[in-house]
Amino acid sequence: MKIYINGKFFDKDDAKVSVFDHGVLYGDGIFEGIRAYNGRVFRLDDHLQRLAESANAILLKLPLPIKEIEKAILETVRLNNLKDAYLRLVVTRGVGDLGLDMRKCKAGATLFIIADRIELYPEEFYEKGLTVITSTIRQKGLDQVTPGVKSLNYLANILARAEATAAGAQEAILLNASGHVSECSGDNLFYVKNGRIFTPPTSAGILVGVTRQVVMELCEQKLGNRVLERNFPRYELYGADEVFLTGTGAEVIAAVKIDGRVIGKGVCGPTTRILIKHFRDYANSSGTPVYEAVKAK
Ligand code: PXG
Repeated sequence: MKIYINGKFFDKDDAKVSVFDHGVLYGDGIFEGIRAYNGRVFRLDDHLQRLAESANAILLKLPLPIKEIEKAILETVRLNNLKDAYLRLVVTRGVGDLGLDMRKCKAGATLFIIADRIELYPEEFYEKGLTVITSTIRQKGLDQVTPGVKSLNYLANILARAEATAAGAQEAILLNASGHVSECSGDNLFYVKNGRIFTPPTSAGILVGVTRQVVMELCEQKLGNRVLERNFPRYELYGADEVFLTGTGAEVIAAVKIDGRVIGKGVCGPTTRILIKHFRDYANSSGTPVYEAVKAK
């Protein structure tokens, strides 16, 4: 495995960042989780735009122009000879001293890119659906660093996921300070009721998922069913016909049990099923080519 760090490639065992990097010392940085299907990077422009917005929000100057970062991503996939991949792009504040002052990180941001194979939920979970719980951990408030910034501070999400694991579930829902559903530890959430599809709005405090956006487009274009963004309490999920989650890792997947309540018929429902199909078709037939790009030059 070859890992990109600041313009150079390293073997896995040699791919290291400094203990003085503020990404390590303070979680001061941002990241993206991106997938490649069939030799093409899925919705790369969306991920790069979110990266640029996250960087701007935390006053972080990206070490390269976006176009150069895009080239580095494609080069990393190529060097690792991958067609289907999970890409982790991380930008930290860089090496500084032990203080909080970002001005001391004089060398500038650290950018690294890992291209790995993807660990997926087993296919049976796409048939049977996931078990989900509501976490005791609250979503960060909008008056804090917004959940819309994909920052290196994932402790709340990690602890919420640990609660799910301890309860024998696969995912955990985070409620926001007002008690509305925001999202899951690593996925956005939708529900279907009487033919309508709902998802929390950005003002509920969510990471605006790339997969969420794609699913909203597919609902409108393929199902003729525009998703309604509105706030709702978790009790609406218990009475839903279907609940499904979206994320780069999970793609589209049903949640069939929430806090011990069976959702709908307790299996992946018809709307979720058709969305999984449309999503897979689209993911396998779109994206930024990794290999053709070289030939074209
Ligand atoms: N909400 C949160 C909190 C996330 O971390 C999503 C929603 C979905 O966003 P995208 O853009 O992927 O549709 C995410 C991203 C993992 C893993 O290993 C998953 C995410 C992030 C990091 C790791 O499952 N999901």
